[in-house]
Amino acid sequence: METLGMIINFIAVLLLIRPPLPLGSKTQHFKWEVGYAFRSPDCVEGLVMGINGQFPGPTIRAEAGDTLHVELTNRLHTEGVVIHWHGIRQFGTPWADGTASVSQCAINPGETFVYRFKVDKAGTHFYHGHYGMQRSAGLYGSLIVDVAEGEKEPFDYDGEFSLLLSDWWHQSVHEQEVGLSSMPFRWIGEPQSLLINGRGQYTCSFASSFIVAGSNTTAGRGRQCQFLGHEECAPQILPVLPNRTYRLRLASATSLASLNFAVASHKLVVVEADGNYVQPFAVDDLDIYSGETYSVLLTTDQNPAANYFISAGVRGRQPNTTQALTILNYKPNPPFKPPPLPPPVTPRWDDFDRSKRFSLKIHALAGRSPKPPMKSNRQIVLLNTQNTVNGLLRWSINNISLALPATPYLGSIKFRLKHAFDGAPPPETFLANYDLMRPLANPNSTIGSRVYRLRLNSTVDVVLQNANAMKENVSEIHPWHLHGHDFWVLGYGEGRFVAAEAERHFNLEDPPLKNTAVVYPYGWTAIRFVADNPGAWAFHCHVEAHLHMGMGVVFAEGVDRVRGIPVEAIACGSTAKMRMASNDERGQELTRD
Ligand SMILES: *[C@@H]1O[C@H](CO)[C@@H](O)[C@H](O)[C@H]1NC(C)=O
Ligand SMILES: *[C@@H]1O[C@H](CO)[C@@H](O)[C@H](O)[C@H]1NC(C)=O
Ligand SMILES: *[C@@H]1O[C@H](CO)[C@@H](O)[C@H](O)[C@H]1NC(C)=O
Ligand SMILES: *[C@@H]1O[C@H](CO)[C@@H](O)[C@H](O)[C@H]1NC(C)=O
Ligand SMILES: *[C@@H]1O[C@H](CO)[C@@H](O)[C@H](O)[C@H]1NC(C)=O
Ligand SMILES: *[C@@H]1O[C@H](CO)[C@@H](O)[C@H](O)[C@H]1NC(C)=O
Ligand SMILES: *[C@@H]1O[C@H](CO)[C@@H](O)[C@H](O)[C@H]1NC(C)=O
Ligand SMILES: [Cu+2]
Repeated sequence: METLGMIINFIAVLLLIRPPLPLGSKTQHFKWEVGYAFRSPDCVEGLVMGINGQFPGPTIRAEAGDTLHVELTNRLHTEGVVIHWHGIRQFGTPWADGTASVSQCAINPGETFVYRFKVDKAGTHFYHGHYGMQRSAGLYGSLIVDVAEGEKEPFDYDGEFSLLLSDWWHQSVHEQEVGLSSMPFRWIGEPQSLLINGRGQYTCSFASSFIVAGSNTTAGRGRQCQFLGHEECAPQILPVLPNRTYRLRLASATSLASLNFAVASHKLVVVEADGNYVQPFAVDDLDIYSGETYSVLLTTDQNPAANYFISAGVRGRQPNTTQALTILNYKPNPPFKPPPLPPPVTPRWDDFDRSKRFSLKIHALAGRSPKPPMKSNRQIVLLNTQNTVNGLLRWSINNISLALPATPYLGSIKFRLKHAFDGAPPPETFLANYDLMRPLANPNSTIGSRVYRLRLNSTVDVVLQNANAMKENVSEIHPWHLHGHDFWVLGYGEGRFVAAEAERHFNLEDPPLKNTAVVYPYGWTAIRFVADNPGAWAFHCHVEAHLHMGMGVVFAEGVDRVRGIPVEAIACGSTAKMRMASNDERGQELTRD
């Protein structure tokens, strides 16, 4: 008895003297191997890039404040790899951003790189390859960050589902890459299938007819699918109970497609965008661009005797891909019981006014989002044009088409290496007399690797200015994604951005904080961010083929203050050579850090 009492006392003392642990301070360890695998994502067999044999990669579930420690081994044999943690700002760990040539060297076959970083904020995120076009090869997965213990979301729900949306080609990613940089140019075309959590149907339709998004036409390619549920390409069913509220976490990892998401007969209440809370608003469907994430609340208030179709269809480009479909399965109905109602009809692909109305509904949730500074220190206007460079079709920003250097910017800027990239400042804007509405008179532009150097902690406005592409009367949608920061979306407009006029209409009251924003055809989009994260950061169109064709820029701020860059992050190009000189002062700093 006495011993027991002593033990109890001892434990009590232990509990008393244990320093309070900061909430959510745990470290989660993962060992991942990236490799190719045979899979049938849309019922047609092909190669996918998977993680530990899984496609899509494993879902990471963390709490705000957690540290993720991912040991990533490249088992691809003939190509390098990196993984970008989309939506995570990487404060203090810019080398863990996973952007080849910007934040790190590609990880060589057989090598292991450790991504160790903190997920500081709750939200719906994802991760994906950021080297060549590896996202198109299927290298992606969900990354969900819950609020820290003791914190509360500003809304309630009874259950949740995470839906990672993507598009899929039967042509290999290597063929796609070579086609884009060939003469004559070979465009990748529209995707063969859309996938929900890596599952789609190409050879059969899950509905009674094939529906090409944005039209009522049926593209009779085959038969109606019969699924038992265990098939690789069987849709993942969402089982729900009547009279409950569910949170659907949507993330778009598409290479090309802009999507419209809907659930037949059910309203969706938008509550989160790109990991930031928004003022809740109800819609019948929502547009989601590549690189964006949303949370929507769905209440199961419909006739519980039926199942309902969930659909995602192509918008923004003339579609030639059938809708992705799955089922909202009211229990106890059987999961594959055919819904009596047809799938939702995806809105017309070119009804851009409808898309803009949706974008304008998104406002920050008061009290849960920082407000933007009222003024900016600098304004950079980025005009996108479609060009030719030495006869190859490219995209350019202010007449420069981004070609990534062999040496990652983070290392070459930190160690002030000359010749690792073009050190001249890129243009702050474009020619005043440039006609946005017509194809270029002279489509030639140049390849470049310049960097926008931002003053640390300065407030920067960036205006994305769209224009006519190479062909007459064509201007495309481009969703732009910023690494290392969230930004406020201050406004959208038509035609040329005229600062004096546009700025009067900027939303400085409750602009949404996002990390991806779309620029509409012939229009502009203005964003604002604080350059408060020392590092080198990509800002680019999230359409995989467009980035590959040069549609991006690089920002850098406070790089001289970055400490502790792991040697293996920059052991390539000129920074590798620098390390080789063993007595080199800079090399020592590199290893000492
Ligand atoms: C599809 O057909 C329905 C009913 O005929 C019509 O109301 C709708 O506008 C059509 N949608 C498209 C995109 O053509
Ligand atoms: C759902 O709630 C409504 C109103 O509270 C009630 O009338 C209905 O019976 C409920 N349905 C089910 C399936 O529980
Ligand atoms: C549209 O898709 C069908 C079926 O995949 C294909 O046969 C056809 O070539 C495609 N059309 C275009 C213009 O890409
Ligand atoms: C554009 O560049 C090509 C070489 O790639 C050259 O032949 C052509 O003359 C240039 N066009 C103009 C208008 O400068
Ligand atoms: C790009 O550069 C070319 C060649 O210097 C020039 O003719 C053209 O006007 C420039 N285009 C833009 C959009 O500034
Ligand atoms: C930038 O801001 C951070 C935090 O707000 C502060 O710690 C840092 O000293 C600032 N740096 C400069 C150069 O202003
Ligand atoms: C482009 O649009 C203009 C104005 O609508 C029209 O006059 C012209 O014919 C169109 N050109 C092409 C190639 O479609
Ligand atoms: Cu684009």
